[in-house]
Amino acid sequence: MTEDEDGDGYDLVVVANRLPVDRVVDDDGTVHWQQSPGGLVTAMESVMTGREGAWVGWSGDPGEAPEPFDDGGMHLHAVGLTAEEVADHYEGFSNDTLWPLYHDVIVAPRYRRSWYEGYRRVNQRFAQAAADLAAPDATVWVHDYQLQLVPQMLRELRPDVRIGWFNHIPFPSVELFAQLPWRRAVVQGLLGADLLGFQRRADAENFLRVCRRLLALPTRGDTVTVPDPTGEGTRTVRAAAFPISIDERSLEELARTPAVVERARQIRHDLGDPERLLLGVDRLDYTKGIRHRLKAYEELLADGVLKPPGTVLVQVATPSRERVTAYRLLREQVELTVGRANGDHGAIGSPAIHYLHQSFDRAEMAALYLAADVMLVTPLRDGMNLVAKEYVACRYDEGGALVLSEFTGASGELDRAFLCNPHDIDGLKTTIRAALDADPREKRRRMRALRRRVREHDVQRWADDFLAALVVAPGRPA
Ligand code: GDG
Repeated sequence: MTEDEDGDGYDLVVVANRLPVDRVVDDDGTVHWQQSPGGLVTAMESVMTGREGAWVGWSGDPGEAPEPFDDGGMHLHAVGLTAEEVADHYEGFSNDTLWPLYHDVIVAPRYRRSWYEGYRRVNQRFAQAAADLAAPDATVWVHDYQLQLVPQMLRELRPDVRIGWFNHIPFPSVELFAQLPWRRAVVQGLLGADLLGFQRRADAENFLRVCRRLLALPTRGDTVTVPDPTGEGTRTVRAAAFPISIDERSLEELARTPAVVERARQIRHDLGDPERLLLGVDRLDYTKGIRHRLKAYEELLADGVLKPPGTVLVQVATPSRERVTAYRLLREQVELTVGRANGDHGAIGSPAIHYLHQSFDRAEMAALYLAADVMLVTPLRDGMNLVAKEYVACRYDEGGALVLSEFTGASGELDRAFLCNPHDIDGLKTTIRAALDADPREKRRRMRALRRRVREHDVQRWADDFLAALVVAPGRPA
């Protein structure tokens, strides 16, 4: 069911920064929309089955929003952002203030008053769109750090709806969060929700501590008591962990297709059939620990422990946020390191590191995962990290080994990976060697345990758990 058949609005409204579709312009100039890859969209499709569902989001391009349209069983409502709003709300406040602050200040967050003003204005626009679309007593699920003011703004417009919010990235400690000049407004924005979902318990606990310490609100277990603005009565908001996952079954199915299996073989062949292939796949983001990984790898090459062409590293670094200075700087540093490593340790026809600053389709990603003997996932801080789970899902052969940073949300679940502290370069080198040299039976045992976890906790279960908890969230006492 897609349309608002009875004309009184949608039962479930998802509010996210981006719509679940990308705009594609064909050669003849016609425009169509194509579903964006990703587990969130798949999970939402199935939770929307049998409901009247709508999705509010930005189309990804500045300028006027396209007319609302229906796609994939959902009503899609685009919010238009001007170029200035994209610069202030998205590139500025979301990606240059909140992103570094919430990732433990890996780079210095920039606090600009005009950015916050843009963030507030855009949040208000999203809240208004959700308020206009939601049926009486509907459920509204708001996503991520770009929309933290929406829950309270929406509650003011529509006190009848149930509001959930999920944070895809970490939530920082109170000591770091306290830097934010708009800290009270952000917390109050979030407290408009009935349920606040985080990747890890530690993130939910950080949030509860922020409520106690910065707003002097009482907390009990995983709930916080919020006074009504009218001064009459209170509401209860729950903050809990709901670790996100992937669409494990469909990815494994893809990895098993003969075309992907053949492509994995071809990739190894094109690399000169190395004995050992290591892989990194990340958005080119300073949180992902790409520099630390390359440093460790370069030292292993310099130490003579690893040698091309017998051992090669493929690093996919998907272009990301290229208008933000910190990302441009990171790209330069990464490319300098790759160039130096190849200059020092490569030979004609056999570079030490194959670096790809490109995006690939899902089938190519699955083939890369299937081809790699060791997957390197070394973020300095990461809400969850889906790449680690995707690698595991593709290894239906129970082969491969996962090196995983302790600072990812995923490490809480995938504790049979080869865990590492990416800041400790010697330790990282030792862990990479351990993963390369481990006994095949031991690797298989570990991979089997990892696969069990991802299979039993897929993205569908995540969405179902969150929505079930939202229905019973305490909210306002009767
Ligand atoms: C945020 C949080 C949290 C990457 N390159 C290509 C490509 N990808 C896909 C991967 C994966 C996704 O992008 C990246 O997800 P991650 O979880 O690794 O990281 P973020 O983008 O930072 O996501 C994170 C996540 O939200 C979900 O809550 O886990 O902690 O930071 O799915 O496969 N996909 C394709 N081509 C590429 O070149 N097709």
